[in-house]
Amino acid sequence: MPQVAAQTKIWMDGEFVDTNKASISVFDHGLLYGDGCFEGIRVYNGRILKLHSHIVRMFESAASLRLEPGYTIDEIEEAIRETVAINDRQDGYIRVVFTRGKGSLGLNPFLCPKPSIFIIAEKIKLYPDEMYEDGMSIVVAKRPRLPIECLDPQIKSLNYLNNILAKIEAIDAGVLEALMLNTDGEVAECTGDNIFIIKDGKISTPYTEAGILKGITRQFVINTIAPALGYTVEERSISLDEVKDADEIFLTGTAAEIIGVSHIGHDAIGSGKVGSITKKLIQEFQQQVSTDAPED
Ligand code: PXG
Repeated sequence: MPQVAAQTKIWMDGEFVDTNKASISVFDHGLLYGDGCFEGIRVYNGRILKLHSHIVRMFESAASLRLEPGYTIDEIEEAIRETVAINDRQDGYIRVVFTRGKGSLGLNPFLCPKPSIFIIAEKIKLYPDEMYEDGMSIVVAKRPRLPIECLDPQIKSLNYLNNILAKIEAIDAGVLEALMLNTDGEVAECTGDNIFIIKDGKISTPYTEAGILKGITRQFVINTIAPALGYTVEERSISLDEVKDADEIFLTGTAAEIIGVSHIGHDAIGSGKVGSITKKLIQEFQQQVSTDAPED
């Protein structure tokens, strides 16, 4: 992650402040308990990809937490546009965060009178360029994804420890991403990306019942990118054996975009390189976002 420039302007509770002045109280429940939610959004050529979908999801996360941001969807979208404009961020990554706000040292969220809302328009680079060319290696995490009944993965909450501990498993194994199964042993998703497999020319991805975040990039691939190339995507239960036996695998996420997987552990996937359909999907995605990224 590049150092955030001191002159970067952060939108905080309705005002722009310099990075070094943008701070949150030690009594904020976002920090004390991970009580809050967030979105990561990309800007391509000055257009904010799927801005509305991200903010609708953000408000759904907030509603699940019974967190009332005090702004409308339109107001947050406008604040994001202003943050992108003031920072002249034609291409980059936006982080929007709603925290529960300052409170006491007890869990009760309703004793926090006002949420803290902030927007950062910066850059992100998750993986080196070579990985997009050659494919990335991932491992299967030993730790399962939290079951839906414990924490609904549709809530993009500030508590990412389930994923971070799996990410540490990946890093300990010498790779950058881990595939997580659910507690029934079905394939769910990676720590910060959704997964797709291709077998005999057919594209599939875990259904939401597997306990995944319904990624906006995942939806964009299902609804727009794959159909543009004549493919339909099946959402279904997927086993680990199917993943290992796939001809191609790719991951999707706002930060990761679309990236091919070359190996799972020591096993090569297909040819051990980025597959041909995956390459076409990446090309189609790059073309669509760079020419006219849809903001809906
Ligand atoms: N699953 C999970 C668990 C995620 O956190 C995705 C899928 C992809 O969703 P979108 O809507 O972005 O297509 C995410 C999003 C990181 C990082 O550093 C990843 C996310 C968010 C913030 C940082 O890898 N993931």
